Amino acid sequence: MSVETAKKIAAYKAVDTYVKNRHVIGIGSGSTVVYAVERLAERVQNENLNIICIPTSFQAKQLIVANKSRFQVENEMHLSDLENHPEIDVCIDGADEVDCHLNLIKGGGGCLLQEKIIASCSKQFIVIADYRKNSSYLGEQYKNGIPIEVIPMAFVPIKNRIEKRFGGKLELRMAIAKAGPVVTDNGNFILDWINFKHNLKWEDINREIKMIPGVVETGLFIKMATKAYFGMQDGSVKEQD
Ligand code: DER
Repeated sequence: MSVETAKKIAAYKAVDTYVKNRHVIGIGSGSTVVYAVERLAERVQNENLNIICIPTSFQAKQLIVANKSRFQVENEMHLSDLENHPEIDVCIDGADEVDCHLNLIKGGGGCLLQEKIIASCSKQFIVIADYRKNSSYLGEQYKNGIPIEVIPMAFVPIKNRIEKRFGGKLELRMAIAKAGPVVTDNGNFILDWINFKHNLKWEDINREIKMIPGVVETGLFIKMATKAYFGMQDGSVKEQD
């Protein structure tokens, strides 16, 4: 079973199980969600559904627009926003890692701020991922660190403060196809917190980090997810809730 197929079966399971006609749906970011939006548009076409999509990033917006056109569901699959739809029925999004308590690390794609806002406005938050994300504890498999979105002018004091208080190392995320650091859709920088201690009290740590002036949001999604679907190597879909 390829990783891509594992992503696809998790995404399809989530869309087929949770999406209903006239739903307002939060659309996450990343590569797994690509399959979810594809399946959404296919269902809208085949079942004559009418749904409203709220993107969590520019990438998610592009995904929605592209699939509306591909499946010719311009009038049935609507692109909207939180101003018009502040209450979301279900949000479907990926994750970088999921622990045994359904806590998540998100933000590998740099979209954590809007993802967390949309997830927090959703009645149900469904995580879709391949088997690589299915961990016992945060940091077990995902080694790229916990993303923290920060106001650019404050990244050094925030880095120093978290390293001093909690240990590990924070690295400014640098762009690949652009000189300099990654700049998020919201105009901020991202610090990736690596080599953090495991099995920490993530709810308390998240709250404390959020209080640091200049921290906009963390990639710690604690007690937010309703359920996770993992595409497994044997072709099955594992559910965790
Ligand atoms: O940036 C994000 O939070 C993404 O959802 C990420 O965590 C999952 O990306 P993937 O589906 O490409 O693995």
